[in-house]
Parts: sequence; C-alpha cells; structure tokens
Amino acid sequence: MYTQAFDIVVAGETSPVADDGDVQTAFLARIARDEKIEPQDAMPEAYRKTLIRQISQHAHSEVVGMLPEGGWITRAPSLKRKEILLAKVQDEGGHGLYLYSAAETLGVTRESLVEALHAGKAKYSSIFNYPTETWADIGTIGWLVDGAAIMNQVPLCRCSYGPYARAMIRICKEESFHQRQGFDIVRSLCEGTPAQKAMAQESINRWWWPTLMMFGPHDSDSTHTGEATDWGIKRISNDALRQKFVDVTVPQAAFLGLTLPDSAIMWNAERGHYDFGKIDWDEFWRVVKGDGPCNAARVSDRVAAFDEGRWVREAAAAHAAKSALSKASLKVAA
Ligand code: FAQ
Repeated sequence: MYTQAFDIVVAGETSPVADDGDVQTAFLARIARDEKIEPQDAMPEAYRKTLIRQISQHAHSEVVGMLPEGGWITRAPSLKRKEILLAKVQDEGGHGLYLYSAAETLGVTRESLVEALHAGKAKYSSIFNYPTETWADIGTIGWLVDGAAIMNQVPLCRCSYGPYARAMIRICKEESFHQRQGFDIVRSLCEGTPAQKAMAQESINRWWWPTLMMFGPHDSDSTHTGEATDWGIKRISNDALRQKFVDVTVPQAAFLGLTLPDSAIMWNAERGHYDFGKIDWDEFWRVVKGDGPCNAARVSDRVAAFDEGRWVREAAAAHAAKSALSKASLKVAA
C-alpha cells in the first residue's frame, strides 16, 4: 500500500507529540536532513494538525472532484471517450482513498473527516464549485485542472511526511494520464468543425481564471506557507507554482490555436516568465467560503452518494466479519 507504514497509530489516538524543546530541535534536524517523518515518529502537534488539514482537504477535493465530470459519463460522445472518462473518475475516487488513508495514519478517523465535509465545515478545492456545461469542459478539466493539480502535487512527492509523499507518487502518475486525455479532447475539438473549436474556446474562457485560483492566495496572503515550508511539506510556494503553470500552458494554448482570456499575458524576457493579469480574489474567497455557483449542490450530491452507498459499506463490513469468524474457527479446529 502506498500510504501506510505497518505500525500506524490507532485511529482516535494521536502520534507521539514532540512539543518539548529538545524533541522539537531533533525533529527540525531530521527535516533539515530531508528524512521522512513516519506515523510512529514523534512530531510537533502543529505539524500533525497541518498535515491533517491539508491531506483531508486534498482527499475531499479528489472525491468532490468526481462530481463535475461524473455527470458527463453517460453523455460522452463515443464509447472510447466514455471508457476513458469512467476510468478517470474512478481514479479520482482512488486518490481520495489513498489520501484518507494517509490522514488516518495521523490518528484521525475517516468518518470524522467525511462528517466535516458533509456538514459543510471542511474545505476542498475551489475549482470543483464551477459547473461543467459542455463536453469541452471535460477536456478543459483534464488539460488545465489536472495540469494545475500535477504542477502542485509533483513537489508533494518530496513532502516530509512519508505516507503523504508515497501516496502522491502514484497519484501524480495517474494525474499525468488525466492531463493528457484532457489535452487530447481539447485537441480533437480544435481540429474539428468551427463550432467544436468555438466550444473549446468558450470552455477555456470560463475555466482559465478559476484554474489559476487553485494554487491558493498570493504568498503574501498565504497563512500556512511559512510553517509548511519550514516543515518540508510545501516545497514550492503558491505564486511560484502558479507562474510555472502559466509558463507551460501559454505555449500549449498557442499550439492548439486557442486564446487565453487575459490580454496581459506577455513574455517578459527580463524575468524569463510570462506576465499575466490580476486574479479576482473576491471571487476566490466567495467560492472558498461556500458561495460559488455549485457549492451547495456539490455537498448535497456527496451526502446523497454517501447515503446511497451505505448498503455497500454494510455488506462489506458483514462480509469481513464473517470471513474473520470463519478464519478464527478454522484456527480453533486445526
Ligand atoms: N480552494 O495558506 P494557504 C485535484 C485555503 S486535487 C479552497 O495558501 P496552504 C485532482 C487553504 O486551505 C486539487 N481553499 O494554504 C483532480 C487555507 O484555508 P484553511 C486539490 C483554498 O494549505 C483533478 C487558506 O485558503 N489539491 O485537482 C484554496 O498552504 C481533476 C489559506 O491558504 C490539493 O489539495 C483553494 N484552491 O496552500 C480531481 C493539493 N487555496 O485551511 C478531479 C494539496 C487555498 O486555513 C478532477 N494542497 N485555500 O482554512 C496544497 O498544496 C495546499 O493546501 C494549497 C493551499 C496549495 C491548496
């Protein structure tokens, strides 16, 4: 399993806390040596809490992220596209699973994390509160949203917390396939009829700015970057990742013959980067605080899916209990 050490802390208990001075110093020295911190290791309470916050928000994002695309599985334009989209949406569910498992190694229960999501108390990525209006949006999500997700997540493969870093390795491999399938959909539309190309352009116009918001607030407004960087969780800042994303995406859009909806995008030879326009942070915070176009629908759809899946969880638990019982009686007989 990618996320677990064998001797994890028991759910509901916490990892050994390293809040006294000497242990704190030893912990920071391990971080400085780039050693992985494992679930059974002593760690500062603030480090543990930051990881639970980030990993659970990430897990929720993967699971809520299944919804905007899931609605297009039955409407995909061909059997091939349907199969690919089905596999992609399943992958996102799997990513949620690895990440909830990684969070559980820190002593929280998955149930408590899911409850917070369903109660509307937990954050997940702002991007999934926008609607998928056309088939082109499925291409755009793969190309831009998965592209941004990879840009942010590749550095997390080197994160100081072992179970999170190992989960990210597999997730990034799969996200990279997702990004390519999205680019392939957009490319097909751009090589199709004028109406198909227009559909792709209209989709990019809607998704470009929300995608840039995925990287989080400017570094100057980012509350967690300082500590997360000191603790080896965050390796590259929000603004630096956003810039890297713009730099790789501008030439891709030019290759496709699409225009990014920002007249300020221009190569800056002095900086060696593309300049780009101002993000609407009011919109970002509105969406993060629950007032985006789809926030209410996303949470209620998740709650409904969880309720509808109750019988599957109960059946799996009953099967596991029955198997354990028959194994135990075989042992007694032997
Ligand atoms: N949306 O101090 P910072 C995907 C919050 S997965 C909502 O900068 P930090 C796969 C932040 O939580 C996409 N909230 O925070 C897929 C904090 O609030 P808090 C998710 C946001 O943690 C593709 C506050 O603002 N990826 O797409 C956002 O240092 C396609 C202050 O911010 C991850 O979760 C936002 N965009 O940096 C699935 C990657 N940005 O907790 C389906 C892991 C910030 O104090 C289809 N996470 N906030 O109440 C990270 O790398 C970091 O957590 C950041 C934020 C970079 C997201």
